[in-house]
Amino acid sequence: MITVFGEGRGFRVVWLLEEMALAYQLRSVDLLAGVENDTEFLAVNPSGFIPAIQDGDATMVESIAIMEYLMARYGPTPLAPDPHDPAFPAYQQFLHLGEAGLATPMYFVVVSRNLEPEAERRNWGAAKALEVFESRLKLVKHQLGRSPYLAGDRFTAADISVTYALEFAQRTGCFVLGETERAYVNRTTGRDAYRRAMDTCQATKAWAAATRGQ
Ligand SMILES: N[C@@H](CCC(=O)N[C@@H](CS)C(=O)NCC(=O)O)C(=O)O
Repeated sequence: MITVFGEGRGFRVVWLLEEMALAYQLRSVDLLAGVENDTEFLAVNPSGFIPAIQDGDATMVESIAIMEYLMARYGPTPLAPDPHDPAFPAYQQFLHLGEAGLATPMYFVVVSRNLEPEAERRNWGAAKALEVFESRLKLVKHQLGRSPYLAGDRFTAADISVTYALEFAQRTGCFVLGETERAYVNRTTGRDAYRRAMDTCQATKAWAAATRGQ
């Protein structure tokens, strides 16, 4: 049985597991309550960030690496095009851009605006991070002008990666999605596996409900 620790970017992992119809359990981790007393989780990830997974003897962190592991270990799956498929380069690029170019910079915008002392909220680093997010988003928009999904006509794990980042930006109130991205997110989140993942990830579901229409 695969155990996923924590929602947040763990939602990507749960969504992928639902798409692949693999058995798993979610073990919640409450970052806001503080992980310092969660010794069981700290034994899995001593750095204390989420998500992490345990699959038999394998323990991993980093949501994109976890998705790649699961697809390689339990695939083949249409979520990961074959390296010889013409869709592969775009797939690989957007799979990683969803975290490295979108979610990571947006995370620093979000924590700066919400958690830092008032005087430090509009700091240079947060402004630069937003600029990076917006610049990478141009690539997403450009690609969506050519195809319904980021790797072409078919939904892949790259769409899980980027959809998570776009919903994160939108729900935190740090970015308003344009029409192209909204239509894309409606498309990707209309999937049954997404709905099942939402039912598993109750904290994410509650957050989505509270911020809907934002
Ligand atoms: N690149 C990592 C980012 C992980 C990450 O920053 N997770 C956030 C929540 S979604 C977290 O645990 N933040 C608290 C911390 O970094 O201490 C991934 O994709 O898994």
